[in-house]
Amino acid sequence: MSREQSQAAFARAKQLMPGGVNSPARAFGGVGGEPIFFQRGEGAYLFDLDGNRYIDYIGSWGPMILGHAHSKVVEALQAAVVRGTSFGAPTLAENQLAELLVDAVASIEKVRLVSSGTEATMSAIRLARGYTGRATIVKFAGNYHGHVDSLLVAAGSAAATLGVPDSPGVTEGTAKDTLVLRYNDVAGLGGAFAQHGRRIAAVIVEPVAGNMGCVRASAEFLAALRQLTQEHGALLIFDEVISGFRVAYGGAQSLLGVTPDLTTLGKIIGGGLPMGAYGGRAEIMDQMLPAGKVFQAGTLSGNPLATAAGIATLTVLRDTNPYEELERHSTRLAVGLEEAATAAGVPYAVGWCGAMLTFFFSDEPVTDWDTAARCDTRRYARFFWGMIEQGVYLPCSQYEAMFLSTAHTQQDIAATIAAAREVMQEIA
Ligand code: KE4
Repeated sequence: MSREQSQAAFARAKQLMPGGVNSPARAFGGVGGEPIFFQRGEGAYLFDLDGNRYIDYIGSWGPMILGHAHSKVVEALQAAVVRGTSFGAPTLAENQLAELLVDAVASIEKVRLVSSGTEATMSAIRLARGYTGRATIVKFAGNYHGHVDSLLVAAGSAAATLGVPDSPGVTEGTAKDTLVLRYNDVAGLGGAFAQHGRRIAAVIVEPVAGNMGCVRASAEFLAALRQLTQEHGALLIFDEVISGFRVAYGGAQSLLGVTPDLTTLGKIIGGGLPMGAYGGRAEIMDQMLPAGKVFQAGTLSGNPLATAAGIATLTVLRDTNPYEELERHSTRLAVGLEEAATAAGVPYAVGWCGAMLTFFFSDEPVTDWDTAARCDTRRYARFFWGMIEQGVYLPCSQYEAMFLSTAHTQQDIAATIAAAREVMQEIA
C-alpha cells in the first residue's frame, strides 16, 4: 500500500505546524510511523491522499456515529451555509439544539453551548467552583477531559495528596487544587473525601472511560461517587464528551442509573463540526453569566453551521434509535477479535459499551490506568500497522477507543475480523 502522498504532505506539515499536526492524538506517537493524510470520508470509509480505502474505526475520535458525509448532515449544512456562517447573535438553531439536549439527557434542565469538549469541561469546573465556593477538583488517572490546565495534572506522591503539573506550562499553583485518584477505587475515593471533603468543589469522571481505552466504571464506584459528593456538598460532573449519544441516546447516565449534577458533552452533538456543551439543573446553570456571575463566553458558541450539523445528527439518532444494532455490531466485532487472538495464542482483554470498544493486548482485565499502563503497546502498534495494510484504520493508540457508526455493515465487521485473524497470526 503506497502512502507517498501522505509522506510528502507530512514532511511539509512538519515545517508548518508543531509535529505536523493540529492535535497530538493524530501524530501516531502511540504506534510509530507517520500519520496518514485523508482526502475524504464516505460512510464507514476513509480515503487517503494515495487513494487507499480504509474501514474507519476512529470516526474523528467519536463524532461520526452516523458515518462520514451522512446525507442528512450534508443537506443541513448546505442549507445553513448559504444563509451565512456566523452572526454572533442568538439563532433559533441554538434553541433547537438546546431543546434536543434537554429532552435527551434527564439531568440537564439548562445547557450552554460552546465550541469544544475542552471548553465544556473547563467551564463546568469553573461553574462548580463558583457554585460551591470551593477550590479542589477530583479527577482520575486515565481520564482525559481536554487540555484544561486544572485537569492536566498527575497524581501527587501519595494517593490523597494534591496533584502535580502533567504538562510544562501548568503551574504548581493550578495543580495544587486538583486531586488525582485511581479509577474504580472506592476506598481511595472515600479516603480522599475523608481528608479533603469540605474543600472539594467537584469530582469529574468519565462514566464510561474512553481515554485509557474503553473502561467501565463499576456500579460500586458510581454509587460511591454519587453518595460521597452528595454527602460533602460537592458536585458530580459526568464528562460524557465521548459517551454522550455514543453508548445511548441519553448518554451513559441513562444506562447506569446515576444522575450527575453537571454533564459535559461534545463530539457527536456537533456532527463533526466544532461543538461542546455543559448542562445540569437550572439552579446550578443559572449561576452562569448573564443569569448569574460565573463568566464564560465564546465568539462561535452555538454557531449556525455546528448547530445545523448537531441538530441533524441528533435528530437522526432520536428518530432511528440505532443503539441496539450498534451494540450488536460492536459485540460481534469484540467476539471476532477475541476469537482471532485466542486462535493465535495472543493474550487480550476487551472493554466495551455500546458503539465503543477497546481491544487491549493485556493478560489481565483492564479496570484502571495502572492495569491499562501494563498493556503490551508494542504489540498493539504491530497490530495497528498490520490492520492498516489490510485496509482497516484503528485508533493510533492502545489508549483510545474504537468507534462504530451506523454506516458500518455486517460485511465491514466480517472483513475486519478476517483481517484481524491474519494479523494476529503475524504478531503472535
Ligand atoms: P475536545 O476539546 O478535543 O473537543 O474534547 C476534549 C475531551 C473532553 N472529554 C473527553 C472525555 C474527551 O475524550 C475529550 C477529547 N478526546 C480526545 C480523544 N480521546 C480527542 C482527540 C484529540 O485530542 O485530538
